[in-house]
Amino acid sequence: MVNSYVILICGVLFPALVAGARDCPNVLPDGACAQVFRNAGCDADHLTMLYGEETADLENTGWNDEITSVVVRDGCTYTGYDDHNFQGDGNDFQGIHLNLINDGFNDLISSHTCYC
Ligand SMILES: [Ca+2]
Repeated sequence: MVNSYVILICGVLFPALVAGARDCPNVLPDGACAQVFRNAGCDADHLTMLYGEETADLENTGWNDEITSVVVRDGCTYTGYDDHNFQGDGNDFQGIHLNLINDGFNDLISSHTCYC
């Protein structure tokens, strides 16, 4: 009986997790250095960063301490800082990061840059 519940729960939850992972774009729009997303698995709304873009303070953008997943164009590096004006701990990201919890950086980024 217990095993039936485990199988049922896994069947319900696991496809949702996989679907979330599939939602991360493999191709970014022209001119985009990176896209950052409010939720894990590139869910919810996103912010597109252009080549060489810098934002010293995310406070007024509605994105302060909100970024949870990131997609960075090949050959580019997205750097997030946990304080404004590129201060505090900084973390470089390349490729796809489905959940910044895994990087110890979820809902922390207050300023960021993206360079190629
Ligand atoms: Ca912060």
